[in-house]
Amino acid sequence: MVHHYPTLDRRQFLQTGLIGMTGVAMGETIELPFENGHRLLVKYPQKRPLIRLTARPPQLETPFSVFNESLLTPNDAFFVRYHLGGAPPPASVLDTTVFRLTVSGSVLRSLTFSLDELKARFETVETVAVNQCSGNSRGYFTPRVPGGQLGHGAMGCARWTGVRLADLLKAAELSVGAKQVVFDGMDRPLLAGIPDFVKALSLDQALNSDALLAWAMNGEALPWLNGFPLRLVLPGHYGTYWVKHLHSIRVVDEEFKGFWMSPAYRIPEDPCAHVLPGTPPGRTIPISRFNVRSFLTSHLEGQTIRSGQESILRGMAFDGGSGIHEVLVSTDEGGSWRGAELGRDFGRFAFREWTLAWRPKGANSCSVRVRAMNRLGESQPLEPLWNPAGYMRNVVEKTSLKLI
Ligand SMILES: Nc1nc2c(c(=O)[nH]1)N[C@H]1C(S)=C(S)[C@@H](COP(=O)(O)O)O[C@H]1N2
Ligand SMILES: [Mo]
Repeated sequence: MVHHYPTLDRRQFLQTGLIGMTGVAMGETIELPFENGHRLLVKYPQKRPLIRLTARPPQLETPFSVFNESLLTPNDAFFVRYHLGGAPPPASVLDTTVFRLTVSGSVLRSLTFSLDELKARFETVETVAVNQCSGNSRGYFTPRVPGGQLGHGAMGCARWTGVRLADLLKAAELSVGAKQVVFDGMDRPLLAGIPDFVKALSLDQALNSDALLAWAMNGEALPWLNGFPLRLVLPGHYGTYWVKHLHSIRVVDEEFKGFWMSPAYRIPEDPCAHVLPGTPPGRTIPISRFNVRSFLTSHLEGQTIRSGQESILRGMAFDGGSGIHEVLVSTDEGGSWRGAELGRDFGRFAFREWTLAWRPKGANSCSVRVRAMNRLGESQPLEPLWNPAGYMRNVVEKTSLKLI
């Protein structure tokens, strides 16, 4: 059976070399609503102009208005996060005719697959799942914390196509001493001394049938900047585990202690992953699943709406994989809450749409607050929680509107 696999076309390939690494500024800017929130909109190959946080490596966030376009975030608007100066790997390194994925280490059988072999050997599965950076919304932290000052655009929801990681690991057969599974992509540090971006999962996480090795996103090959040709997809878990340009899976007998597992990407060992503002965490654990979040997308901060006329409020909510149970909306500063109607269910890892008809009254201004609850009964705090890395913001967000 021949599997056709679309690679970057010639024009896109040239772009990755010429403008790919830095993108082309469109002359447009955007103001994120916190100090130093001034950003350029920059065009990269296969992307529409996105909000650029850093140029080297590219870190791009999705303009918030995109989340009101569709529940599935379009590939050309999906956010981009890299850590290493040498990222992303140039398209020449990602040639699918030479690409191989290896499974090695504490296994009875080491395996090597081309992309076509991977597709032919294992069952193809699809999941709609949110990918969100641990530091999404970090720019809103007070007191401010170091790290990328992101608005709410380091998240997105897509339909991912691939094979189950568990199926590969079963084919390789784990040795009795196997403890963790370690993932490496083809991006490399530029400077000696900077640790390569390598992530580890526990056996429970890796053997969970939700975890995929995906080659497609929303029905198309992964964009270059989102991990072409293959990435890990770990639904319900923060993006840090979703290793892009994945080429090596290694099973190890010890807890993997690489820099990007420890000290990076750790949270206070506390049910809400927080400490008192300004204080260091005591014990820490690796970050894992998303907490509950919800957003208003139909109306942007500062937008004008008509008093006395019905408006449809709309937005989305998501959590770490139990699914959204309820979305409540307050238009009176949190005094009372009304249940919104939930939209089509794309699965427990997806954005869940909500809508609510509302007839605003009075003049001047008003605000909309959204609060979701998941099927485990977990919700969102009314006051922001703080941690020194600026991870996992999930306070009930408030959008202020002008009434006329
Ligand atoms: N190879 C590689 N994969 C990576 C990273 C990276 O720096 N290199 N960053 C991770 C982080 S922290 C996030 S949030 C997600 C972002 O996925 P995206 O760029 O496709 O949106 O990629 C993850 N996978
Ligand atoms: Mo991230």
